[in-house]
Amino acid sequence: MTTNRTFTMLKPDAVKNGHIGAILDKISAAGFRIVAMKKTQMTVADAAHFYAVHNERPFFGELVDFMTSGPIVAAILEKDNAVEDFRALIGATNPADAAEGTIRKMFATSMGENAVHGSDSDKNAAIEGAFHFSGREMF
Ligand code: FUP
Repeated sequence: MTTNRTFTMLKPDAVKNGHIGAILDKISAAGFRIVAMKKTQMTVADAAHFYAVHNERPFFGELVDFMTSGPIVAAILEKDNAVEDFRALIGATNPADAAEGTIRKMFATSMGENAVHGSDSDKNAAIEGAFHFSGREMF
């Protein structure tokens, strides 16, 4: 099955380290169209809700601290097979395992601070996009 939308966040490390432009260039070059995009900062409640699936995991506290530590860039992206193709473009969760040329290999520093988020399913792409954007912000 092909999909057409995914959701991404350029995480606080990528923003702080000045990588917004370079990462957006790679996303554009890979054929994704920007449906919605903004710079924003998540509250602790936002991050706890967004990552609720991980709330029993040992890294949950650090994940919430990190994701609320500074601004992010949130975006909805469109392309055929968007979810799967974007996961391939960003690479493995741990940058040490990410393939050469992937966004995490190029810009992430660690498993926790891994530069970028990409939805893992169509269902989560829709939920995550709707968490950050109203219908009036999608074009
Ligand atoms: P991914 O789908 O690749 O973003 O990875 P997960 O949904 O499994 O994890 C979400 C975030 O939790 C990761 F981006 C970083 C953090 N994490 C850790 O810090 N340690 C882990 O062992 C797993 C995930």
